Amino acid sequence: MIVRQLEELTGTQAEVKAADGAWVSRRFLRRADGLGFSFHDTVIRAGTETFIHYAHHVEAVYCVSGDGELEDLETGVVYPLRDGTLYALNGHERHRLRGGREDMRMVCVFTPPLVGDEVHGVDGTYPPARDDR
Ligand code: 9YT
Repeated sequence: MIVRQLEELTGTQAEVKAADGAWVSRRFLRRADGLGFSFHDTVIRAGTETFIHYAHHVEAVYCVSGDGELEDLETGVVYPLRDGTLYALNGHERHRLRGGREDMRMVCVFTPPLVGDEVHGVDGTYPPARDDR
């Protein structure tokens, strides 16, 4: 059994920040934990915008506080995000995430699991999982 507290991750390698400060991802469960998925508590900062394309992963995201917007760049559809909204990127969709008036807190699950240190490349991706990482 694994039991972890958010405070334990603060300032460790499990706390990963976007280069532009748009988000911080607290990676509770990573590939090394061996569950087959990774599990993150991510904060999207108010007023930010991030282009994302998870070409090598699928992700489910559940908003538990704050507000923002998700734009599906494959279809042009824009979805409001608030406490209680879930979205799942089951088709590797290019998308844009916008923070709203308040920081948005998201629970995120990735498979394959993130190794744990990933930040978005210029193409919006996280690199594919590799056996040597
Ligand atoms: C919701 C989302 O995709 N935010 C970007 C960060 C990512 N979820 C992560 O690494 O936790």
